[in-house]
Amino acid sequence: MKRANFLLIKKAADLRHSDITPKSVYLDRRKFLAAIPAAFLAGKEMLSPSARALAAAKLPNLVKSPLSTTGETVNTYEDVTHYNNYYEFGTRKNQPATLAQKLKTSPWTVSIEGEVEKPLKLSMDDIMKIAPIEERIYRHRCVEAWSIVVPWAGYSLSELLKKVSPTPKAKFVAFESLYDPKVMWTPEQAGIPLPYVEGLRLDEAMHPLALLCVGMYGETLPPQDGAPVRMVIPWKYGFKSIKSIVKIKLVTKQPPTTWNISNAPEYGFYSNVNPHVDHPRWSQATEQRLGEGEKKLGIVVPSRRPTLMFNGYGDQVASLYTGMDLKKFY
Ligand SMILES: Nc1nc2c(c(=O)[nH]1)N[C@H]1C(S)=C(S)[C@@H](COP(=O)(O)O)O[C@H]1N2
Ligand SMILES: [Mo]
Repeated sequence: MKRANFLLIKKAADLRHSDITPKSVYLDRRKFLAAIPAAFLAGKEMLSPSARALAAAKLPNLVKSPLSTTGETVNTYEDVTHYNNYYEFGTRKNQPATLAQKLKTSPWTVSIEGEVEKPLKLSMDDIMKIAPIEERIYRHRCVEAWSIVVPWAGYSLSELLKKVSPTPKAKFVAFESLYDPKVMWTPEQAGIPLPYVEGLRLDEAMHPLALLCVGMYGETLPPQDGAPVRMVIPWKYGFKSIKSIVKIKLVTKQPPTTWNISNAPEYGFYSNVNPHVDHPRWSQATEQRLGEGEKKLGIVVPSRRPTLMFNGYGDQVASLYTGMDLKKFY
């Protein structure tokens, strides 16, 4: 039984965006971790109710969205907040839950600029007022072949883009995350260039499913999930869903994206969920839905489910890619 468990852990560890960790970085990381006081390592669940309320505020006037994926079991808050990818705050899934608590999310400004008639610099208060905040339950599928179902909160990015009036020259949208070297890892420690950058074609960004996300589970976002504002693009692999956004720039040419810069053969610009196009190091045909498995002799043996084309959002988004070879534009 121990042996089976070990094998499962080993297998999961193989499916990582990046496996290249120089020895010096590893040693440096251990030093870094040793400096964290034990009390700080406690998760949100261990905070008093009042401390928890400070960490995440309830979102008033949430409206249900017709764009929600229904009929699937929503993952637990614990799963969604303790199994994260946020390389600025660690390269292991459990690190962002503790290390990202240092992220200062207020005051916060998002600049919307570039090929627009009315550039804007918005506070979080401004962002909360652009459109009604909807609860949208989406499937979220990481390129590492695990998935979750999350009740996000936000509104279509198109609502924000309409406010700035993109010029006819705008063809792509470039996003940039905060980079604060005082609280975040260095690019050497993270193994990727920072700040984290992402991009979408303008028509993808204008698709109603592309969510500008300000919350989850009826509350504001916790830092490890990309507070105070992030993207959620449910038909694409998770890495397109950039966290803690400070800049949105409308541009004429396809912008650089973090995982493509760091490993172009493995990560393209489009990154649509596609069970027929395997990652060079593993299959994309199936996925592990976190929390799903069969209990055998006291341990939960993870089970796999088939991955759906466009993560199950094909009816809505397939027309964006008519005539494109999705093996070439991976
Ligand atoms: N700034 C930033 N955004 C990021 C990442 C990151 O490391 N930094 N990781 C991406 C990856 S690989 C995934 S799978 C999702 C994970 O989102 P979640 O932790 O909320 O599930 O965030 C994406 N956004
Ligand atoms: Mo990911």
